[in-house]
Amino acid sequence: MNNTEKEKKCWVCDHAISPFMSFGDMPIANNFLNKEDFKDEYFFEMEPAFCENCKSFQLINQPEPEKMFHDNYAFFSGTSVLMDKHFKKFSESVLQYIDQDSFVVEIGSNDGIMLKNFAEREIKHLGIEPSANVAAVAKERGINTLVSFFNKELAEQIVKENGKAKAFIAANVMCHIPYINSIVEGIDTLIDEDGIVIFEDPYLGDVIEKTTYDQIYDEHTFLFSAHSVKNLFGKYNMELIDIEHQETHGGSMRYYLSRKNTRPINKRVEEVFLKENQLGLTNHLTFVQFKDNCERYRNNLLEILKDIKKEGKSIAGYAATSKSTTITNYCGINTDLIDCIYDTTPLKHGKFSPGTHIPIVPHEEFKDNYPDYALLFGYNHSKEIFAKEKEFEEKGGKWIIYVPEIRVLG
Ligand code: DWN
Ligand code: SAH
Ligand code: ZN
Repeated sequence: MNNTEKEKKCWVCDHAISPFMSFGDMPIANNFLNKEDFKDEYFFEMEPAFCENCKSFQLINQPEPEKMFHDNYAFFSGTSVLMDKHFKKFSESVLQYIDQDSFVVEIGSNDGIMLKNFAEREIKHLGIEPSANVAAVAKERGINTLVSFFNKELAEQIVKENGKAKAFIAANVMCHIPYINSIVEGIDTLIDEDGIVIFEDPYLGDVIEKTTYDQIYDEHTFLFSAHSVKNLFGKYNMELIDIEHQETHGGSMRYYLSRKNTRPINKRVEEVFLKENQLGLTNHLTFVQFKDNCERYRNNLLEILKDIKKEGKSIAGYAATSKSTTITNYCGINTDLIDCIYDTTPLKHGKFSPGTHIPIVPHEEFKDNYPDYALLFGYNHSKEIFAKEKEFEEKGGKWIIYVPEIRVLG
């Protein structure tokens, strides 16, 4: 999705935009690679922009979707026990809006972590998932899944074959799609007159408050706010009826939308709009400040890592998250500073991290080879990881955390 040849325009409203910073050349965040593939590795310049018109925070350029989502996609949703619980709860909040005869469509359904809760209740469902390998896991579990990218044309086909849906749901995928107008047109085509749309994504407010710039990587075209979601769906006569902050992925927002004037609006919606104004999420100066904050965070983290190495101590990374690709590439963290990254995903084992080529090692080997320090790239899973790795601290290991601020634990 190259936006550079034409004039740089907002993906949502076509307004002219310009980047407020550049993160430099970035690889595909989930492209864990073999040594022989280093020489052909793909990079793109990662530049975020803020659209003054529709208030969307976005990437100006993005690799083609097929370069990121394919039959060897490295992220499996089911790797986190706590996320499994989170999606069970999410499904329960959807159940309040539907009944046993409803049809539910989820996009970005991955390995079926959400839809299994509907399949178990024998509720008619369909997952749309372009990454064939993760979709295969869902299908094996008996979850109806179509291997495809969602868009308006696909929505028409789904309606022809299944009728209209009562609920359209999505987690951590709406923000991945640059042709977002086609998605909302597809939703408009797909849902009933009294249909409900519920989706959640990493929240711009959290990114700004905590300087979690690692939420910015190739897959994340957008970081939404209530303001940007309102403007996007408003174009298609839909409105926010409720909104709920979530702790997942370092701070997310769940948006509830329906056709205008069909449902009551919870007062939480207005409260979030006010908070966003106070936080400056509608003001471009906030992003100028954010750029400075990113640079400061980078310098502070590098200083800590270099000081540790000067003392002759070892550092390993923990959890080869997509987010870690931004941290390592933007900060220039390679094997001079970090020996390897421990991770639970078999598909990543024996491979090297995108761009910085740090070896990825099975997490089971962590305990055989404790480093002096472990840099926690999976901070959003800290509860789960600390519980699993108690012994590391007991044996004198120290965690380096960089969210909400950079500090050393232990
Ligand atoms: O938006 C997205 C979210 C939903 O998931 C996608 N674009 C890609 C992905 O982002 P991520 O890779 O940053 O997700 P996580 O869930 O923060 O990290 C997953 C990685 O962490 C996996 O490689 C597994 C690893 N992990 C681990 O090593 N030990 C995870 C857990 C829970 C653990 O205990
Ligand atoms: N919903 C899961 C997975 C999020 S990762 C969770 O929250 O854990 C994003 C997923 O969206 C990937 O599995 C990717 O293959 C899928 N995806 C990307 N573009 C898509 C599109 N246009 N339509 C449907 N799914 C898409
Ligand atoms: Zn715009």
